Amino acid sequence: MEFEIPDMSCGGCANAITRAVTELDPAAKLDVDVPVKIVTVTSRLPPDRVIRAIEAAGFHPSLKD
Ligand SMILES: [Cu+2]
Repeated sequence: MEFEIPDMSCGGCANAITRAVTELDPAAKLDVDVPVKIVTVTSRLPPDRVIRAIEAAGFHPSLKD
């Protein structure tokens, strides 16, 4: 699943987002592209849980389809 996160602006943001998701699912894989503000997540978690975890870290993701 792919998320657009407009307020992700640097490597610190990328790390915070990765940490938030892997806390919930240690097996999750994230591919973070900061310049285009896209995060691709491979996880058994449903998208709404991933969104809530990223929101709790202070960002505003939206699911891309
Ligand atoms: Cu940042």
